[in-house]
Amino acid sequence: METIDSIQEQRQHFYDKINPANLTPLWEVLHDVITKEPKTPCLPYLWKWSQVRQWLLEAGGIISAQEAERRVLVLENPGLRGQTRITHSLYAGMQLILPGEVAPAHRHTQSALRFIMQGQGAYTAVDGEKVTMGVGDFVITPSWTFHDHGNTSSEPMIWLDGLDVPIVELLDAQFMEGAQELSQQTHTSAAVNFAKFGNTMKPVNYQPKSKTSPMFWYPYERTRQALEELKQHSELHPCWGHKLQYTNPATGGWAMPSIATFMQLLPAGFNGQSYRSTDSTVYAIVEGAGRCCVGDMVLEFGPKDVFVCPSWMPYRLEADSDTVLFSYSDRPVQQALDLWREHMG
Ligand code: GTQ
Repeated sequence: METIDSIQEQRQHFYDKINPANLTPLWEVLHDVITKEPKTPCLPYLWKWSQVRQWLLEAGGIISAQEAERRVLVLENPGLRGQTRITHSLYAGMQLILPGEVAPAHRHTQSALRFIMQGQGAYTAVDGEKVTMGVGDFVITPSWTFHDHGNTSSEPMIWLDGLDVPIVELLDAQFMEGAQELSQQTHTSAAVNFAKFGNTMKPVNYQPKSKTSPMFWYPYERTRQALEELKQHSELHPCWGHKLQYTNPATGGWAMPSIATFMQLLPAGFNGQSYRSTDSTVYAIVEGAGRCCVGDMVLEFGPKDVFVCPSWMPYRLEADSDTVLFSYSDRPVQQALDLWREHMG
């Protein structure tokens, strides 16, 4: 009669035999691979603005934007150290440009968003169009467009970069090249871009060039006004308060093909109900203070802090004062693949 030990031995012998031929038995790992629910290595975490800002300015003393190419401190998820990512699928970094500096022009297949945290008057140039950025503005650098950043103001400029680096890496579709010149010649400005696409109108016979929104500058002033109007006259959602998603004005779809972006307002005293969704989400606080209770953690937040909520982990939002939150996630990718789920309560 065969004993359990001898069966195990026989199996192990078999696994060892097929292993050199790059074959492995699924049944030993099936339930680690096909799990009942998302099993993300992503952990909840909050980065305090005062600390990140201080160290970023310190980095400004040891390397120039030009030498670094991009002087950025990566917000690396504690569950994903060494992987240059804030969630399993998305990247986040805090970028500093000091007065007079230039971050040289390059392009890559990764799409990027900028969310401005501090400063006024630095610019980013995207395929020859120049955007001067202010706090709370959301700016898009579409895949494979040349972009350089510069600061002609007298103050340090800091913004949050959100990129789909891990998604592009998963698909092995990375391309990158430098430009001939340090800075691009710019021939038009964000005001022209906004006139074309920023008023629920678009140029007659407009033909999209890509899946990314043709509007690449979403000024905070307009977003804030919209949220204030909703706060005065519209019903509050029990989980997310007043929440808007940024759209591509030519299609009504997401502003970026791989990254969903949102802005929401939680009125003072807001005590949100529990919510979860399959898109791990990065939040950046624009105004206000409160907390996010996620898993068994309480993340106390104030202006310009950044925090992350992992996939499918329930969380609740509370606001002590009127709070405005920018956020981004991989929701468009999940929806394109019919994967996205959410659950309230
Ligand atoms: O500004 O082009 O944070 O290429 C990481 C990679 C910013 C950028 C980052 C980049 C950029």
